[in-house]
Amino acid sequence: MYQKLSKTFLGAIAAASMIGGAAAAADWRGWNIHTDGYPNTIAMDKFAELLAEKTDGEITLQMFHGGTLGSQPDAIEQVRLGGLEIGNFNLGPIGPIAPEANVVSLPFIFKDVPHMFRVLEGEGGKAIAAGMAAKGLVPLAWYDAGARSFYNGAKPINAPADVAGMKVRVMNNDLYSGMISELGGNPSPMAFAEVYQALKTGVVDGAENNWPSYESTGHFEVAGYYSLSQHLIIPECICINADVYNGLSDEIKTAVTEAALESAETQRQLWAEREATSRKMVEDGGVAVNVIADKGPFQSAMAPVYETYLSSNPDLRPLVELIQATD
Ligand code: GTR
Repeated sequence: MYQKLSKTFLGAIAAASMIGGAAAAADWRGWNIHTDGYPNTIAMDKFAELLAEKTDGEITLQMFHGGTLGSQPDAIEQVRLGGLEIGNFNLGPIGPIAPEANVVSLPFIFKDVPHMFRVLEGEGGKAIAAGMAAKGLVPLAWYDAGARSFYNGAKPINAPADVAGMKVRVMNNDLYSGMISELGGNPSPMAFAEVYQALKTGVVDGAENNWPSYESTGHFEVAGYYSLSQHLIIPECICINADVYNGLSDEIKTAVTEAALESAETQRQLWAEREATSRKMVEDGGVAVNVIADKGPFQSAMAPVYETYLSSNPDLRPLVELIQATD
């Protein structure tokens, strides 16, 4: 009798916990800084869709776009601490937390975007991912963010001397501040959302970004000289809180990773298209674009930035050399 009852009881608990399990299936929240129609926004929505599909609804992701949940450095902290599960982050503001990831923020370290992806897909990418995971952020897939170039409202930039005395907005990362200082300018670290007003009111003279962000933020309306310095080629990630990721079953981990990789494929295609349309849009809007005939002086001015990085992280010299030696 006792046994019979207890079996029924256990059965009831099992049924209840299955129902409970289904109801408590993970509802994740994701951060993205970009607005509607931006490649990353579309690709993160696709990630959410694929996640639900591939996990049979066990995991759902609600995306919060447009930076509504806070600035990028705050959101990175939130994902590290578990207040948010997912973020589409640029590796720039992750660098100060994970030195391995900061290697991508050394100016001119990548020859071009394909070179960056070759590095990310090899040993370099593994080292960067491990460094991030050790700080609580697991990168699931890499997004393209093109190359960043300088823009301002006063004049084309052709040589470091043209940057001298200019106040230039940078993302929060000492390497970027060092980069501007070495060119003779005054770095001004600032959140992305504040840059438009800062350019408009003259709080800063210039900034730097890729074509799609230059266009989507309207920065081109208030800073109409875009100089193709292409000094930074920074990847972005779909990043997940490490504890959340490590707590998943192998099957779900595979589904999450597959969803991220498919999302990244979409993002890279959309990125290529958007780079071209954004460039055309700003040029049609009257932006003056100049090619920099000799980037050599910009590159050689960066030697102290590399030295600073390597003297704080002597163990990362092989990673820098690995990237430089990658074809
Ligand atoms: C964009 C990038 C954002 C953010 C922004 C910035 O290109 O996609 O994540 O880093 O630049 O300059 O703050």
